[in-house]
Amino acid sequence: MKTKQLATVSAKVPPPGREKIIYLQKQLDRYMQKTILLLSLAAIMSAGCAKNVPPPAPYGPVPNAAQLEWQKMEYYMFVHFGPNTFTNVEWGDGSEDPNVFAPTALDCRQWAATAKAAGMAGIILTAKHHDGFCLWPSEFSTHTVRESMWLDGQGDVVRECAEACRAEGLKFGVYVSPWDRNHPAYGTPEYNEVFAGTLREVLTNYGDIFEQWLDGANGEGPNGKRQEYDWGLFHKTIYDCQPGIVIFSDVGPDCRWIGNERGIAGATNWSRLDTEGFTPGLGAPAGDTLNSGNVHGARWVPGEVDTSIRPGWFYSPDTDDKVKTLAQLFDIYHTSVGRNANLLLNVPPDRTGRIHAADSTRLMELRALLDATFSNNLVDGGKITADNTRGGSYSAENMLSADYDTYWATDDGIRQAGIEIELPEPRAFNRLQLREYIPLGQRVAEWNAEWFDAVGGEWKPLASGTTIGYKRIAAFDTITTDRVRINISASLACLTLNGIGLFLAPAI
Ligand code: FUL
Repeated sequence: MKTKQLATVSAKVPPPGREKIIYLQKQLDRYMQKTILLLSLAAIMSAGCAKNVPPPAPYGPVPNAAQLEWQKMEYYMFVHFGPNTFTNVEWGDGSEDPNVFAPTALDCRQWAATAKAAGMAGIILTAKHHDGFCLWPSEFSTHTVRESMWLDGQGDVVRECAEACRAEGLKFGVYVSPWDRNHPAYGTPEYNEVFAGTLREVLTNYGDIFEQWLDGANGEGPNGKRQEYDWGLFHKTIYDCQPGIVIFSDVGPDCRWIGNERGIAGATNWSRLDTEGFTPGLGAPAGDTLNSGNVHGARWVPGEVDTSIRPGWFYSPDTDDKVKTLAQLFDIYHTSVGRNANLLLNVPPDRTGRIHAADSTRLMELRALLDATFSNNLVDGGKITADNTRGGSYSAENMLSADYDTYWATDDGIRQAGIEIELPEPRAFNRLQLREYIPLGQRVAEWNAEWFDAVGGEWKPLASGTTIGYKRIAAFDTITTDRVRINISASLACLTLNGIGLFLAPAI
């Protein structure tokens, strides 16, 4: 024990004479090496900082926090449920006996579990449709679940659905129709206050609501009169109750109708819209404007595609064998989410109060196909370069990062650029996905892609398009190659892309 201690001490004592000089020389050399190393590290770091150029300035209107979160939801469920479920009509006239509403085994947990398993991010429920029937016991109406014999008038579908969504980790939204074919005050100024109160009830008693769906339909009420809607009052009421909400209508303010109910957003789809002077419903811009947005629109009003899995919005036994096919739904995914829009797919519960097996089976098939296609990005492991990058933290490789806020950007003023992908080996794919970093606005107006045909030794056309936005998916026949290039040929400002993907959709 003692011997060992002495040996340790003596190793630290410098040896005498010439040996001492050599020893000191070595110490000095080591010191110099360390200093040089530190200086080089500092040099590398300061060079890195020099590359840390500021991010691009936002272009035009940009999404607010609620709109950005909403856009990331991509795909969610519309639930049309009410007296029409039981009467084989799409628009009840409000004179229905409340007792027609008689689900035999209502199960909102089954709706939410189905939506979750389908890969959806939320549910929007028709809390009140045009027939005026409220799926909750509203104090502003005498035409509600309370007046029905369902659960002895003690039921509340809005509550059950809100709670089921929360339990499944889904967001919950509501459709509350301003057009009311039952309410006696409809068609008089008093009704605007009634409707504002109705909104307040739904928006304060059921927790967080991510989207308020406002239909522009404006038909006649029970007294034959139409209502002059006070949109300003409705919007103020909604934001007061739910500051983080997104309001849907033909013209927003936060997201817009896509102009058709067939599931098709414009091949060109800007998230900007000019809304000045327009109103929801008859006062809305033309359908093709809603379908494509306005390239220089003054407001950020992204598109939402609403369509039904069945021919009607409400359930009917007549449509049990008319549920859309897997191929139709897959196409709709491409013409909605794949065209810079969110997809609100209606799945109407049946008369038991559950989603019918015909619909849920199809939803699971779609989920499996989407997973099989989009869960394996074939660019992974490849090299990605661009002929212009802004600087150190905006490299082309950023387009492969899983972090949403990591993106490739070009220098200010550079509005055209080429991106090249080199794969480690030839791979087969039939989908190209591009994504713009929309927190800085939407910019790209035209692009095309090519693939390298090694046999012929030439570049060949793969796909082309106009806008990109949050997400753009192009479909084409399967090709096999190890090189792809994307040429962005027109943009309104320098480029900011945060995602690129090549995928292989299996044959259906
Ligand atoms: C339309 C309504 O008239 C339909 O019944 C359905 O609710 C659809 C989503 O919106 O304007």
